Amino acid sequence: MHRCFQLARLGAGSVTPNPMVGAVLVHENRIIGEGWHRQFGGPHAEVHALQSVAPADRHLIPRSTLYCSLEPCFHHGKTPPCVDLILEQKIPRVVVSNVDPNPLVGGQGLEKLRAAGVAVESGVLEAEGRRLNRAFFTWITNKRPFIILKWAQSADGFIARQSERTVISGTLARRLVHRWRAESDAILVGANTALVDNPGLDNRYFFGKSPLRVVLNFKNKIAPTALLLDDSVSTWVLGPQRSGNWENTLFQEVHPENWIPELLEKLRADNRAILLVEGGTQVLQQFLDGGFWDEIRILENPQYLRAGVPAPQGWQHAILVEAFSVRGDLVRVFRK
Ligand code: AOF
Ligand code: ZN
Repeated sequence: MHRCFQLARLGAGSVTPNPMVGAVLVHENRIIGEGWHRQFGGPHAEVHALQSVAPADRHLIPRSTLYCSLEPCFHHGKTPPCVDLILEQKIPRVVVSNVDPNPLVGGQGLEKLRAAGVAVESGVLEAEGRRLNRAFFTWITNKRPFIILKWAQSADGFIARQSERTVISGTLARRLVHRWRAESDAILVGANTALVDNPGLDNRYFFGKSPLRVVLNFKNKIAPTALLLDDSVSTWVLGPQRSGNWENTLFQEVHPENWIPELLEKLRADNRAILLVEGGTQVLQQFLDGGFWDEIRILENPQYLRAGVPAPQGWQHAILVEAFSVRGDLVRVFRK
């Protein structure tokens, strides 16, 4: 099952809002096939695992066990049901971590396998599987994107010098942040950050895609020359419409007093399941104060700024679940 999780993670950033899923086919303690869900809309993990079996091993399939990090699907979605494939291939035993919370599946996949005489075991490393797919579980259960609040701070708790673009993290930590961007579906910054930093908000330092950029512009103060308004990648501007020939930029109307729930709803309607909030402090603080968050990631650099914009407050009750160092930058991950 751990191998399934490893494989599943290879789909990070490419499968959302679908879950990351890995599958491993084992015959007498030998892995004869493995696969993962690679691309949203593409074949599921089970299909890739079966396709990977060498011709010389194919006769072993009806005597093998299929390990799968998520319950095989029961429904006709963008692809046919994996349960039918398992039955066609006469796989006698299936071991699963999580039951699929998707109401279209929701245990029916396991039921159908059992009814057909397949030996089914589920709940293996269940907590770990849930952790891996926490964004998918939030997406399905709470019907909103999974919200990650991220900021970088100095050792004395400042996120920047006042009104000045400030590099806090080291190069490797910045690369990690770009990986987080690649794994997200949307990144948000406030108007101040857009004004002071003129950020590109794209993924330049890691493999994979650049997500949707979202910027607040209620007061319409962002300069026309700002990188966020360069129309180069999909961008939502929350604020008044601006004239021009926009191809990738969409001006979205929200009520400034209720913008977070309205934005979450728009993201949901656009199938965006992971939102990374990158600042600044005012925006992060609004998410914290409203309880609109699932995870906090703080990068702390050993440098002292002595003065500047203080980091957000009121998250200290959050639970530390991970801490590691990236060449001198301390990364801490918190959950509720
Ligand atoms: C599996 N194996 O590898 C994945 C599953 O639109 P579709 O056909 O891609 O179906 C997406 C749904 O299928 C998704 O919401 C989740 O319930 C399940 N994902 N199931 O058996 C997989 N990715
Ligand atoms: Zn499937």
